[in-house]
Amino acid sequence: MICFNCKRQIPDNVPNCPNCGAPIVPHEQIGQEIRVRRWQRWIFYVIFIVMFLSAVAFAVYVYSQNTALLNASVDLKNSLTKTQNDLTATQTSLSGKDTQLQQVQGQVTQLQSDIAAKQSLLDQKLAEVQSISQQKDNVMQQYDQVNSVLSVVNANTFNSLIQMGVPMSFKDLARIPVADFNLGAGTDSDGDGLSNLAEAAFGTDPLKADTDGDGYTDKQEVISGFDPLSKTNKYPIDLKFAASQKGKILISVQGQNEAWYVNPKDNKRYFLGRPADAVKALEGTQKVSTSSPAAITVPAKQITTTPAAASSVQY
Ligand SMILES: [Ca+2]
Ligand SMILES: [Ca+2]
Repeated sequence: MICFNCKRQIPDNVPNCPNCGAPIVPHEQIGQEIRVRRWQRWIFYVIFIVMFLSAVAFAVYVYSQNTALLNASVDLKNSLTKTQNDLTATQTSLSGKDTQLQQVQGQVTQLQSDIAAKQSLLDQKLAEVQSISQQKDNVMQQYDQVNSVLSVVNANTFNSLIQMGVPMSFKDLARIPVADFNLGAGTDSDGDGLSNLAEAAFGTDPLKADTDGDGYTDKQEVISGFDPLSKTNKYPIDLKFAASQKGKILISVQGQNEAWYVNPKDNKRYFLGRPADAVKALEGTQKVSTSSPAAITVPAKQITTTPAAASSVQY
């Protein structure tokens, strides 16, 4: 029992509180005790309820956390499984890529080897080409030297021919038939078959194929015995005179020292042309057949045949 005055625990059935000496009134003490016990009971209930509710809330909370943790664990496991699968797939892919890379590296190595071999072959061919080019340059240099020497020899030979040749005027040259030989060698500006050099030897216009305008080209006329400078006259061909000159080198003293050779085979005069071509041309006259070329006829040309007319031609 508790003293209602000092609130201390006291033994039951004592008349006064042994602590404070206050008189103990049983019914008040009992009422006090009952209220105290009631409050104690309510406090206990409240504490119990609060503790129970706290325990329930804590259990719910723990269950919720466990569930969330379990779900998170499952998700994490799934995620790990997926990641593991992805990793396996990636490793497989990497393994395939690595195999391809090794194959490509093998091909690259093979290509590098092939390129090196081809480069070596190319270098070898280039060296051969350079060697051949060098040899060609040497040969061309020797050819130029030989040509230079030949030009000098030809010029000297032609000068010798001129020295040995018989000087002759246009008038006497015109008495000897013209052979169709070497007349077109060199530049032929008007395309009539006579080179510009041959035109100078005949006195014709190198820029007019038909100098006298009679319808026949200069070459057609000279090898047929007609005068290319006159529409009416022929050359004063003299076969006896031509025969007397056979085998001789004739030099046109009124021209530019053009040389002619009277071939004994046909007693016609062969044009020797330029100094550089003279020796070659002279050699060519020995191969000419006297039956060729065929004579070119000039049927339409009107010829004045009187000696007076022929002698009036000026060469
Ligand atoms: Ca010409
Ligand atoms: Ca003519």
